[in-house]
Amino acid sequence: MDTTTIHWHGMHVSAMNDGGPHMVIPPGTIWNPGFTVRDHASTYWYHPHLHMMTNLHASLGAAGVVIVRDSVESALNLPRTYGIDDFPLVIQSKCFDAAKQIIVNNASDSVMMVNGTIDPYLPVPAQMVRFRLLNASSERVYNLGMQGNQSFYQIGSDGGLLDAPVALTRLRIAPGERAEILIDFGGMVGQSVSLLSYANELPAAIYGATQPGMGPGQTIPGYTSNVLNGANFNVIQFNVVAPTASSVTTIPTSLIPNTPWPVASANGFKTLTFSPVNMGPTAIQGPFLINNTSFDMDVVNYSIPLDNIEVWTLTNQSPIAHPFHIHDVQFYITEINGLLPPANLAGRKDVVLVPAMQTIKFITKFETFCDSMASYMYHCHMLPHEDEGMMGQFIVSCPASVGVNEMQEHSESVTLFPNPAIDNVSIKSTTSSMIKRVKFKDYSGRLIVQSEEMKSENFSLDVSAFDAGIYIVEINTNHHTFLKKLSVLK
Ligand SMILES: [Cu+2]
Repeated sequence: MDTTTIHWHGMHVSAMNDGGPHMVIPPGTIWNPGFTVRDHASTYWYHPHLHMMTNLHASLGAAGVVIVRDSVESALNLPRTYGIDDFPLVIQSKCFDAAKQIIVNNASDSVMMVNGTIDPYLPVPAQMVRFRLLNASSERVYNLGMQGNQSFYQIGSDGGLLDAPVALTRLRIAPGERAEILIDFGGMVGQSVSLLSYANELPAAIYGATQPGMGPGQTIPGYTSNVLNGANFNVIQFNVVAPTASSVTTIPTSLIPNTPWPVASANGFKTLTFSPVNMGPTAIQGPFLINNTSFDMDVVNYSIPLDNIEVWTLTNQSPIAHPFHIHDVQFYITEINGLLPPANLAGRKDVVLVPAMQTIKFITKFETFCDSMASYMYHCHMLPHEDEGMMGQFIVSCPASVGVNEMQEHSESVTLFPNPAIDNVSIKSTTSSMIKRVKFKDYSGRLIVQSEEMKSENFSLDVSAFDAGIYIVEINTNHHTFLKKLSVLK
């Protein structure tokens, strides 16, 4: 057993529920996040985020898909019957040892898997079918397209539907990104057609491409050669079967209007520059820095006032593309090298691939949640890069008595006082539920004190021996587990 964390990738939750590197779950313990789902209908995912261990834990499989539905999406004539005409496709390349065990061996990821299956195939009905694509690979970028170059339609990006379906023959998808697509299998009963990655068309300096002048399979100088690099390979085979009774056969002409914040409304600006630690020929291998800084658990890189609308400029001054991801928010890309984004990148996003020597700008709003102590992350979603320090953190700071503290939202029936506390702290159940056990943990989740089992409306503890700082108080009642933050002063 190992300590880990679980992060809700793409979802708008409070920092204490976000599952970043500080919210550790030690072996044998339980983490009980609780939040209201505020996201637009789309495809999200969860994965571990323990500092320096994210690649290991995610590669070993502690991840999954979250599908969010809402009434706006439900009103559209789209396929949405899970497992019938609506399928998640979690795309990963992996490396296995001789005993068929997953090994986390950087750049030796030569086995393709979809939904954990090698050589996958899927019976699909002869009609419009929706696929929720997730690139859950540690490093590899895919350039997806149909065998025979049949068009398909992108309808959604990371955090919601696009304004209208976008006809494509190729879709580039970087680690962490999601895309929802429609494929029309109408009239194809009995046929088989594959979804491929046309990696030989990927521009150089993207993980998964071939580097010009390098040997076959060589994507990045100094990286292990890999048969998938620069090759066109099958991702999944579709075997078309009879249509269902109430099939969707047409594509809607419009979806959900996206209304990005006007750039003129921005009141915060950040410039993040990516660069290698080592200059010269080995620069491409990393580690990489953001603004010449490596991640430090104890350093908050930015404090952003609640409700700030910000333009972030991402400049990649390293020789390899990096998929940039930010927690808490969805953003809109405003510029790619000074140009407007293409239609399929103009929707809600939380990951964007920044190619080598390019600049991308996005706009976002840091709304709903503020917390003066708990932070959110931004980082490269090539997991070895993240683990090696290509990450930073920010807090969204609270103005006086504004914003939603989700801990309080879900803790109405227990109170904890005084807070901050110096010596005695009391916990009281304000409803008929009885307190069964109380645990005090430090900010990293380590258990400090736990009560005996009880059945009581009240509990009190002298915390004067605690170090000054922030503690998480886990209160088990006969119905719920409540989490509260406690500040201890000296
Ligand atoms: Cu990177």
